[in-house]
Amino acid sequence: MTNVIMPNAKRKIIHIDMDAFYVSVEIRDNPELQGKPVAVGGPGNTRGVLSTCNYIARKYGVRSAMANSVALRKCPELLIVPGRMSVYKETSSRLHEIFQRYTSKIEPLSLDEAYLDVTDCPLFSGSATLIAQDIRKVIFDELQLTASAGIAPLKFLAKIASDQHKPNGQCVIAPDSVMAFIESMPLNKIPGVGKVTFNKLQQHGLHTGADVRQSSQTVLMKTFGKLGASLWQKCHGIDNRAVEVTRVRKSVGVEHTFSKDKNELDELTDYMLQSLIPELLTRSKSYTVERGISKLGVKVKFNDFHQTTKEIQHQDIDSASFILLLKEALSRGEGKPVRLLGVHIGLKDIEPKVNQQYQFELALPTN
Ligand code: TTP
Ligand code: MG
Repeated sequence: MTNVIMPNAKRKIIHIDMDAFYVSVEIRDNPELQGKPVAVGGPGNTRGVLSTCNYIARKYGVRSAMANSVALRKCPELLIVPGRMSVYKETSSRLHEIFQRYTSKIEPLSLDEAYLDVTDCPLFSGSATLIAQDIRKVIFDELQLTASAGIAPLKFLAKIASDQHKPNGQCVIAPDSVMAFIESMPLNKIPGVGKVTFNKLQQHGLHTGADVRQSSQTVLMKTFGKLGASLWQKCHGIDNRAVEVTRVRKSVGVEHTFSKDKNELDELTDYMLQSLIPELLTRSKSYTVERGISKLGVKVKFNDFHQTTKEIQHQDIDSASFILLLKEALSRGEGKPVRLLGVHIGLKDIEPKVNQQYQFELALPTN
């Protein structure tokens, strides 16, 4: 095994992921479902695919995103219940409140998943293992739901670890066992390595972390581009990403509620051009320079509180496009007076950084 001085070895990151989240909420709220194979149908059941299913159903081969018809063929007694997004959102904010008791360094990844950096948490004499155990216990006591946890000094390892002992389990990868874990880790465990990629890697003789560690960085990058670079880094224990407390901003907007409702198009257009757009330009400048604009949007709330938003794909803040959007949004109100008017832009996604400079010592293999 190559001797590596691992950066960030002292960081303690916990990745929490709820077990069979949506469906566990449904079973909790309807005890008749307990002990049976249950799935939650897709949004409004329109697409006819499952959002998720419980572990009993998984034994039959039922999975998330599977067509209802296929799932029922695999498990004819499967109960498919409709989803209740508002309850999942509410449960998710209660989860977040629980996390806050341990650290403020929380990065939510989805409704049921988050990274917590507990490096500075004084509870349980700083034992991340005990902190994770306590978080899971509190979640169960307060929400009657089970969670799994992964504990590691690196984000990607914490995420992999939380899946190791699912459901209702946890897995610790201590700093001194990181390299052994990586060496024996099948590459499809790494987030972002799907079936197709894994097949391609295997065709080149790359099955585990050890295989990547024995390959040269140059050859990996030549063969697999960015993915090769990222795999090489991860398999050498390099994942310098911090737990990002603030979420990446997706849009910038400005809106105004009128003291007196307006219903003249000219009045509304003037207000938008003279007040809202200039304010939007000022507020969004720092973001648009760095990220670029992906879309423009106009929001209108009518005096009966009915609200509508109209958006188009567009790369710059352009008055003519906003005027068009305003007209279209207003036409949906069929002449109702307007209570609130807003304009916003969507920001382009942040590009992953390449050639990032890492500021730590690393004893690299010499092949
Ligand atoms: P996951 O955490 O991926 O899955 P899960 O919580 O149901 O099961 P587990 O973590 O124990 O493997 O996703 C969280 C929720 O997101 C899931 O309960 C439902 C929703 N979801 C979908 O709506 N569609 C999907 O394809 C997936 C994967 C998840
Ligand atoms: Mg989950």
